[in-house]
Amino acid sequence: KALTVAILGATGAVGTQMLACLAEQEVPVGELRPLASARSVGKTVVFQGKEVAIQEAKPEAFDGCDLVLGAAGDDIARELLPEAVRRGAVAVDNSHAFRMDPQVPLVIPEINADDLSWHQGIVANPNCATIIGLVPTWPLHKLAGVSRMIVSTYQAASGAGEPGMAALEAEMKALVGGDSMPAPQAFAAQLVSNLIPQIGGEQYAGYTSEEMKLQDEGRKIMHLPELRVSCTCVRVPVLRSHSESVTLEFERAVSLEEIREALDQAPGVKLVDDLGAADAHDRFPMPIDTSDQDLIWVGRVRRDLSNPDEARGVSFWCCGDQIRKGAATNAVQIAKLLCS
Ligand code: 2RA
Repeated sequence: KALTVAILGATGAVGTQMLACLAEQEVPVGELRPLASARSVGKTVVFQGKEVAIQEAKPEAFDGCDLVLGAAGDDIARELLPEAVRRGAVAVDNSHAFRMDPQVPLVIPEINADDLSWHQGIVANPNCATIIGLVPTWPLHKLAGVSRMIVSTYQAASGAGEPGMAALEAEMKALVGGDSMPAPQAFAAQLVSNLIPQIGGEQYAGYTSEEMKLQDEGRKIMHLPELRVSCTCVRVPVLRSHSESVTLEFERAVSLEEIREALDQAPGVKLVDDLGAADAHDRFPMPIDTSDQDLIWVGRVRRDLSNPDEARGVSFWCCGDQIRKGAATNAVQIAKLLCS
């Protein structure tokens, strides 16, 4: 059945990527409704080679919609997505608005697709750093039972949307000549030759809201209410791939061979782990290789030397595209499961 599909926030980085993912994943779209603020009305987006007019995002825009992909901020999602559901649509939302709502499944298809069975109209897409860290963690949890995680993230400018990417590109141009630096960039965007160890505001005990997401969302997605995570989230001068250094503690002892085998077989994972390889691209994951593709690349797999019981610990490095698997691809994978 051809679907009427709305994208709420169709002009942003994630909304634009969702258009491409709908086509790539062959979602049967009969009518596309790109929705954005009134100031975007009159503009168009290109979908399957055709220009489609942008409509204003308001409740009546959802009449007759089968599926809504939410790529807007928390407030707009909270205001409009329940309206879309009331009008008969199912919504997959990339904002944080509904992620921790007990009535709303929070889903990474490789981990907890079964949770889709209890949705009541809205399904939440997890935070990008959560998706990128948990896709490789889940197969290791199944192997040996994860009890705690220590994670440092190196998050791309794309996490701050188009403005974040534009600011980084402008600063890089200014550094290497070319366009003059536009008006002084907001502090958080002054990234070139700097790192910002803050994403989001302080939320709990010195942790930022971005850092608490990995524990809060990880507990919900993996059904591990006791999971403990210490996370440090850092904004780095990289365009669109997030990288993460992950250390896990297991309940059961497990060999490195079993760990590598589990990662190599895991859905959504590409194992790139050979420090002796001649070419750096074969040695370990790097953002330059993981951008604009959908797998989470994993490497630097090794024992956690800080764990007194080495057989129950592992450290690894992973990279993934923040706009794709970190947001749009995961959301469209969920939508495809809902509509199949
Ligand atoms: C970030 N995860 O990277 C947040 C929102 N996309 O800024």
